[in-house]
Amino acid sequence: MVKIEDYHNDYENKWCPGCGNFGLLDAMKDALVNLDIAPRDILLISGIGQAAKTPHFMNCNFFHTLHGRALPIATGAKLANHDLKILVNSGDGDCYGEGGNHFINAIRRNLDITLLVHHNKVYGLTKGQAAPTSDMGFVTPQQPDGVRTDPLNPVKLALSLGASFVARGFSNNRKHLSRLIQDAIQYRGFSLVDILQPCVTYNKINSHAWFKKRAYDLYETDYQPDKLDEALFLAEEWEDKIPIGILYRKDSIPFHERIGQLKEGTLISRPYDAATIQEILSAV
Ligand SMILES: Cc1ncc(C[n+]2csc(CCOP(=O)(O)OP(=O)(O)O)c2C)c(N)n1
Repeated sequence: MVKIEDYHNDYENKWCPGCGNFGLLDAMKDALVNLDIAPRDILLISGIGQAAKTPHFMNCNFFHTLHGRALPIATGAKLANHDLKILVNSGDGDCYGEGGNHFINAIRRNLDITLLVHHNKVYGLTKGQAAPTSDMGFVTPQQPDGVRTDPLNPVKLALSLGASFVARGFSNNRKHLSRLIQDAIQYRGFSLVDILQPCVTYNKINSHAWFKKRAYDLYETDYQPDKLDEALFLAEEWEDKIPIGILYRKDSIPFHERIGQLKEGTLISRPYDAATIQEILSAV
C-alpha cells in the first residue's frame, strides 16, 4: 500500500503562509494515496509560476518546463508512454494566458491526462499582475485604475470546446478536492479540475472567506453531470454562489486509443532501431 510519506520530500517551500497551494498539494497527495498510485507510476508536469512549483514538493517523477508549455510536454510524455499517469499543475496565468493555445488543443486531442489549474485570479510569482481570470476593476500595481478586460471563464470555455470531464474545486476544501482529483485521475480522457484558491498576498478580494461563502458542493446535490446545457448554466454561477464538483462528464475515447500503432503497446517498449531512424531522417 502506498503511504503519504512515500510522496514526502524535504525541498524548501517558500509559499506564503495561507497560500491555497498548500491545500491543493495535500489534496493531490491524498488522492494519489487513496488510489494506491506509487510515485514511480506517475509523472507531474508543470510550467512556470508559484502553482507550477507544486511538483517540487512531491517525491515522484516530475518535469518543470517553460511558461505555458506544460501541456505540450504532457502530450509528448503520454504518447511515449501511455501507461504512465500524468498530472499537470498549472497556474491560471500559465494555463489560460501563456498556455491558452495549448489548453484549447489539448482538449481537442482528449489526451488521458489530468490538468489541475490553480485558479487564484492573479499572477503570483511575478508579484501581482492581472491574470486572464482577473475581474474587471481588479486593481494591481500595473493596473492602478483597475483591469479593463472581461475575465475568462475557463470552465465555460472548456465545455464549449467539447471537453469531456470538467470540474471545479476549492483548495481549502481538501477532502472534497481529493475526491475530485481521484475522479479526474480515474477518468479515461482529458480531465480539467479548475481549482479556486486564495492568493493571500496579491489578491485581497477573492480570499479564503470569499470563496468559502460562495462555494457549494455538487456531490451533495442531486445534480447529474451528464447534460451540457445544465453544465453551461452552472459554469455561469459566480457572484453569489459557485458550484464545486463535477460539472460535466461524458464517455470519450482517449487520444492514444485513436492511434492504431499505439494499440500494440507503448512507444518506449519498442526496440530502438537507430539505423532505420537514420534512414528516414536522411530521406527528408
Ligand atoms: C515566456 C514568459 N513570459 C513571462 C514570464 C514571466 N512569468 C513567470 S510566472 C508568470 C505568471 C504566473 O502566474 P500564474 O500562472 O497564475 O501562477 P501563480 O504564480 O499565480 O501561481 C509570468 C508572467 C515567463 N517566465 N516566461
